[in-house]
Amino acid sequence: MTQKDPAPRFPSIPDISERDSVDQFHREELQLALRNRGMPLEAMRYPITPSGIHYLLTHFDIPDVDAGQYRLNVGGLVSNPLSLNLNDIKARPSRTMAVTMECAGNGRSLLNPRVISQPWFTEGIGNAEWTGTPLKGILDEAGLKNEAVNIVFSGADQGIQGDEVQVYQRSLNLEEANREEMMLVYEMNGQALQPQHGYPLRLLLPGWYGMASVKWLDSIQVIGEEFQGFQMTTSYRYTQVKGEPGEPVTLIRVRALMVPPGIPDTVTRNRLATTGTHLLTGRAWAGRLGISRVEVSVDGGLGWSDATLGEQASTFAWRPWSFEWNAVPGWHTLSVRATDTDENVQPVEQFWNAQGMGNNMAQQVRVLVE
Ligand SMILES: Nc1nc2c(c(=O)[nH]1)N[C@H]1C(S)=C(S)[C@@H](COP(=O)(O)O)O[C@H]1N2
Ligand SMILES: [Mo]
Repeated sequence: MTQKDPAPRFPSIPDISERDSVDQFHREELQLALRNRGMPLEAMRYPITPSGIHYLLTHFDIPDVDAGQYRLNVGGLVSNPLSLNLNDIKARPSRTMAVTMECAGNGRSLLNPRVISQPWFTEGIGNAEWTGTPLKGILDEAGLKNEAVNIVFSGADQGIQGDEVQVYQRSLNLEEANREEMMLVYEMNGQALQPQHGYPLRLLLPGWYGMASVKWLDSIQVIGEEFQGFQMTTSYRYTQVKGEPGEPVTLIRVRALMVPPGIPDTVTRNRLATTGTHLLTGRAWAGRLGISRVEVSVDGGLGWSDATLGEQASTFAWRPWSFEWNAVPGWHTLSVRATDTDENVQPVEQFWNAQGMGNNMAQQVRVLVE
């Protein structure tokens, strides 16, 4: 009698035609994913994310900016309009700060149903060290007039979104713009910004989701009313129905992620780990709030235990955590969730909204222990 092959531990996945529709990703999603890379979660081992592994998101094309000709124009409702070249900006007071950036669409692919847009699972993150000059210094020098209401930041990139030809633009109210952590940055991890990260100069708004940190910053215009640009009024809104105004997407919501333990199966990314003690590690962040607690579940969310918290490099940088897991044979679903200093806890269910923004549901990792 011949012996039957044992069932595979990591079976190959079924053919596309046999799969559930949430698992069928579209050509456009693939195209977006190839342009906009994510940070592999094992890179959370580095307290400061190396530039080449930091996530990336660009709506249109990376524009061609000649740094020699570059000028940042500050105008509108100001008493002293400015036109600064890169050296003028570098000559100003400088500051270096570690800041965790996260794309507002991070978690989108965990939603069911989901909109066709950048299909992040949880890898739209990074924690680089940025060098630049405080935005407030520039605003003070330009001198905002009394009628000032909004500050509009324009990038050098253009494209079409929602059938509207546009420059990438975002705005801030005066209170936010004058916060001391807001910066204009020209270096990432001690080197000039790479073209894809906004060379030669970008805005960096620590605590805000990434869309607010305008790359290839071209101009700062002070206006006397609420800015009505596409990236403010139509995109980046928490809505339940496509087209309704909803609420604006602003600050980063609380999230923890773990470095998946053991070794991965190439296709499914499920894990294989050995029986015994594993030190689970990861990072947690909550925009401008602190992290008060991180909990780990080793049984798919039935029970939660506290992880040990480490020190963060800055108020706006992620916080390390660790947890000792005594792994016993069999399949396990590991999960982690964080609580911020305002008592917001990550949900274990999807945070559904029509644009797929801010879905901070707790991460799950499938692991086979042998
Ligand atoms: N000019 C411009 N700025 C931009 C974008 C863009 O497409 N154009 N994308 C935004 C979005 S959605 C995110 S998440 C961050 C990503 O920054 P990174 O690519 O340096 O990680 O840049 C923001 N700034
Ligand atoms: Mo983003």
